[in-house]
Amino acid sequence: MSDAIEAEQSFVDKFPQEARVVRAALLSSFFALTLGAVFGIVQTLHRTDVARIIPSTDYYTVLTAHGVFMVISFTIFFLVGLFTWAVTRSLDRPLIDIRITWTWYAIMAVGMTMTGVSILAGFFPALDMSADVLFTFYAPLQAHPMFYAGLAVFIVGSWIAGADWFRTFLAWKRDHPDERIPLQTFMVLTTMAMWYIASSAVAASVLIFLLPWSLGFIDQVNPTLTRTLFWFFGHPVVYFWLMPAYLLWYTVLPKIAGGRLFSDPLARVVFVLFLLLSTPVGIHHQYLDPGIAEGFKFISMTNTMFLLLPSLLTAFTVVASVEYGARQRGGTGLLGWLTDLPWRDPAFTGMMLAGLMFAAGGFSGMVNAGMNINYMIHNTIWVPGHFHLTVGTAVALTFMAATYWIWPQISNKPIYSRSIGLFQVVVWFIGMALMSNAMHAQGIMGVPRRTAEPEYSGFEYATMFGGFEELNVQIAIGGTLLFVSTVLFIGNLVLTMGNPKVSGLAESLPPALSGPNDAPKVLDSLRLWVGIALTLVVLAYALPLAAIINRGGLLGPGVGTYPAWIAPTLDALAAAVTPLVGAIGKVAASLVGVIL
Ligand code: HAS
Ligand code: CU
Repeated sequence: MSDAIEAEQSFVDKFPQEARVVRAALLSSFFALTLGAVFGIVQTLHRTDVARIIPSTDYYTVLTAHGVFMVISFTIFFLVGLFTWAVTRSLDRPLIDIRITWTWYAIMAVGMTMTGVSILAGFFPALDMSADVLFTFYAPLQAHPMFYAGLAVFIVGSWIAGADWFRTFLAWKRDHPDERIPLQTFMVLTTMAMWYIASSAVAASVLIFLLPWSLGFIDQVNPTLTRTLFWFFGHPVVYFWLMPAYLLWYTVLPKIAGGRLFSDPLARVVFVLFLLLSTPVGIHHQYLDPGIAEGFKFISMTNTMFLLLPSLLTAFTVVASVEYGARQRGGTGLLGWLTDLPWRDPAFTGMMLAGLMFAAGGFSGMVNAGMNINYMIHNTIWVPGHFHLTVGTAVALTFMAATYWIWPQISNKPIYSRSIGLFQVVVWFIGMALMSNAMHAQGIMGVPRRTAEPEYSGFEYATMFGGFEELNVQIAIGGTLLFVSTVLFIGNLVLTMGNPKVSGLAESLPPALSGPNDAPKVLDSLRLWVGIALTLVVLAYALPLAAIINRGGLLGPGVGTYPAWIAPTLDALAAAVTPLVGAIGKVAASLVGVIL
């Protein structure tokens, strides 16, 4: 009997302290989503010339707010909440010290508030503060120092969060020396290892260059260098958003489908591949940048093509797990099993639609990644089309859908209306299908991204399947549906919070069909994978960064690239080493002569 009661305990019953942090993180995330959605609708109606409530000069303030609130605050606050839940749940123990957990949450919240305030201040000229630098914030665009300082604080908070989960894991490891790392914890640790590597570059860029430049301590920076350091981080950050969604697809979606994960070892391989390959590809955002040799771009392209592998493996494993679930529920036939899935469940349908859209988003990613085709779509609205399918749907819709499943367990409150939830995820899908498809089509016509005025005077866009105007209407309707969907999501959640607490909302996750013990032990060797990941980063970036600094100076052209004493020291070193190298060469040549 006591066992039965034990089994019915939900996450919040078992770990009330952790559940509180998870709720705080998720609510911060949804607050950012709300702000981001408001700026999103303003922007979509402005660009398409349907309704203009701001002057075009404020467009970049709106765009920066939309981008930063959506892809930095909404995504990252959600994932720190999710990871806190996943680590605690899968290790089945509380975090090591809840005060540390609240500390990193507070640091992140303070950092994001600083950044957010500096952006929003841009609407008030009297404040003399602005940060219209977009979410890509590299030079030559310059923001108020508070923008960069806030970002640095936010990133430091995320690092402490990672340390919190690693320490909890190490404590668990001491008690379970021979056990395999539970899958969800493994996913969190590999994601965070990747995050430490990736975010180190942007932290360096902010602290060494952008912040001192914005404070006036240095006069200029090397723009190519800050761009390259940004993209060193800017590509892996997309997997920082995606990997939590994958965590949900691998561990939660099969359960909701009524089945089990097909293969735990394959899931581990996927996360290891992301750790290894996410970073040495960032230059694929810079194919059109001058100042980076074509060869480095080519290497980045081939690395990117390898990076498709983990997602293709995911498509296989997740669909196989869902199909297994459908067959468990009595599904038959080649595709007939699709009808035996719980399509009325908003968590299930939302995640499936997110996955379906990711297949399209992944495809447009492959197009982006091809160096020659990239020249056609770079800086066009095709690129926002691509990332609204990936981060804007694969990730955002998965997070919203998962909330319908997780929220009751971290609050003991049932969702206010699951039917509204179902309607909401479908509206998101339809809205995004319209908006994203039209963005891709306009991109091929050459319509630029990042502008309030995409029409040039005296220039007509070629008519494709639909004309420019017709596609604009699709974008405006799509964008409006997305806004409506967000309002429904937030409204449903607020009403859920007003629900009385009940019991019986606990959910458990079934073990995988092929469990962790089927995976070779080396897969759990995080040190090895981090070592290889770092080596690949050095191989991919050492030479391009050295070339960029050599050409444009550490602090831009005309400013010494390094302290004056380094040059004579290097000369002296070279003078000492040259005869030595010559002598070694001679010895080697005579040795070869003797051997041959
Ligand atoms: Fe990307 C630009 C290449 C994935 C986000 N990307 C961006 C930007 C963002 C972004 C934000 O190579 C713009 C940055 C800016 O402001 O300039 N991207 C790729 C490639 C992939 C990729 C090769 N991107 C993502 C993800 C993102 C994201 C994920 C966010 C989360 N991207 C690029 C390139 C650029 C770029 C260039 C620069 C463009 C330029 O010129 O500016 C790959 O990782 C994609 C692999 C994915 C697949 C799909 C597998 C399918 C699956 C579906 C499973 C189905 C299920 C459901 C579960 C191969 C996993 C089944 C349902 C049934 C009903 C059966
Ligand atoms: Cu990328």
